Amino acid sequence: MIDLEPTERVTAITSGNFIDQYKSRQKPVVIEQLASNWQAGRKWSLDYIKDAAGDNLVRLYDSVPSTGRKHQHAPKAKMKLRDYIELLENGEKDLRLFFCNILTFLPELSRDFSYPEIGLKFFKKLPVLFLAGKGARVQMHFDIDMADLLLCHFGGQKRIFLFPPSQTKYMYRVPFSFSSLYDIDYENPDYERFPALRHLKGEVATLQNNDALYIPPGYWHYVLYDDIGFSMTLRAFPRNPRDFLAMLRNILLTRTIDGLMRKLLGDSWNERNRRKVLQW
Ligand SMILES: O=C(O)CCC(=O)C(=O)O
Repeated sequence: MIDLEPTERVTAITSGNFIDQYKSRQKPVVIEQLASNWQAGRKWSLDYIKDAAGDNLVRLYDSVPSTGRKHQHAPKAKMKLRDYIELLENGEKDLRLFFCNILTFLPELSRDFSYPEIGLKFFKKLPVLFLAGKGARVQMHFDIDMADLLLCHFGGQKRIFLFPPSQTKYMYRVPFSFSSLYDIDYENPDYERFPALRHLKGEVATLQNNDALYIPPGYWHYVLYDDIGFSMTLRAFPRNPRDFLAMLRNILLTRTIDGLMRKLLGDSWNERNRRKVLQW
């Protein structure tokens, strides 16, 4: 098994403590019940979301890498949110709502939360929602914008494996992407095929309804849905030059090159990148 310590947990935190203990040390932390003072904490459930925004069309994704000339984050389906929630209630676990901007696609939910005073300067135009079924998994990745993330969770239990950027060398990162190799099973790693995984050291954060998790910039995360649940991630864009430049490089250079090369070369580009990862 991969070496995972439980993530630190606090029941309340001042902005001074958050900045000193976690933000400046780039340390994840679970803030228990952070959302319980919001309307969202009292109201948000699958039934509430169905009633409030069930007719809205949403794009759905799975974790299988895109093939051919498709963009690396191409959606796999589009349907009404109500129909998708019904699929989840009937056991769907591959299709996920991923990075859905609440202000654009689910504005009905935008009145139900506020931005917590924990010392982060949140970007208020991009609160995003994630929703998936029991048994769903989100591929190991880090967020391209190098933001400080606050993932506020609702519904059933979810676990998140977390690894700092210093562990990238053991991650089998696919070149020109922000994910590790799709074949890796982080719950039951195959050390013969992927020997570098033996060196990984990380944390696991377990979230219950209304808990929030702070994820520092560039942290790798792999998400396990133990139950149907949804999370809203709030983000603060980087202000230090190193992360700011990394954000620009990821968005303007790496992602653009990958998009162009996929269009030009299709699967031979994808295969080339896969071969490169396996040369560890
Ligand atoms: O919880 C999820 O489904 C994914 C969350 C995530 O990857 C993120 O907030 O960056």
